[in-house]
Amino acid sequence: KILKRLLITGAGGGLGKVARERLSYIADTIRVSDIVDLGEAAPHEEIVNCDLADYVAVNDLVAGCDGIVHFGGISVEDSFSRILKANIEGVYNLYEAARKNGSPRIFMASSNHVVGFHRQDERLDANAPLRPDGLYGVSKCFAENLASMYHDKFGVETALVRIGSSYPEATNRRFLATWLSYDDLISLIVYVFEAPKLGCPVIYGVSDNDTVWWDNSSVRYLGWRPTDNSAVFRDRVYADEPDPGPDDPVAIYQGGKFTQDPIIED
Ligand code: NAI
Ligand code: 15L
Repeated sequence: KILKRLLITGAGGGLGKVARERLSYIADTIRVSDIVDLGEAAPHEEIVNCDLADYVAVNDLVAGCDGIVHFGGISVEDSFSRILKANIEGVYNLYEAARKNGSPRIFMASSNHVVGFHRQDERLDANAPLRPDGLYGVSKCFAENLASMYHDKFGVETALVRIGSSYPEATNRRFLATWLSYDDLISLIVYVFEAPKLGCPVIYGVSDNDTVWWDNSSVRYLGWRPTDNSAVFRDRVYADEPDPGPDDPVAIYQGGKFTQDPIIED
């Protein structure tokens, strides 16, 4: 096995459920965590209910783990106070816990919304300037910067994975460029934990789609090659979704409709 104990945060969410189901073989023990009910523990599992905003509880959550898949937190635009707790204090608590508990390697679920205000006709690599498209995107920029600092200062290794759109299928025109299949997501997680040396790279979490906005050439050393392609959904998407026209922000910006979200007040 690659790991002794893998922690999956956000294990009750869309991607957390997939990881819980499909990563059981990579560690002796899988510790799954969320604030929602996670059901019964399988024999290889430990269930820990924990709010990421609770500093002490997160320290205990991380203790004893040599790998973390961090999916927990707010996953769409929301009010600043909610994003502050779950995504900003949450990742600070996680990295403090990592620093104090043997520096487990971290797969960080960042998001394409850190670069959402780049245009769809731009091709971005790992060095593209950040252009977040909302408070959610800004919280993911914070997570990326925090991880970078904990790497430079304390040697904590993190894969900063800017996930595109990870769902069973590509269901709209934008997803033809942003889709990350579950198979490719899981294989990326495995490559991240298998790598002899990881560092703190930015990785675009996207399948091998025909429409390409993102360039992963800086992480070829990891050996990860996505194999799925959203093109298989293209005809259905074009039939189901009318052409938004060239002036619709959904067709202009990489972040799509997130660029149009208002600031949400409490
Ligand atoms: P999700 O919203 O389905 O799951 C997130 C989980 O985090 C939920 O189960 C929720 O209960 C938990 N959570 C929220 N606040 C928490 C707190 N304070 N303490 C502990 N747990 C808390 O999101 P999904 O789609 O599974 O995404 C997983 C991660 O990947 C998220 O961080 C999201 O931002 C990121 N991501 C996902 C993409 C996708 O296409 N699904 C695209 C880009 C990024
Ligand atoms: C995200 O960051 C969100 O978590 C997810 O709900 C999707 O909307 C995805 O980005 C996307 O851009 O499609």
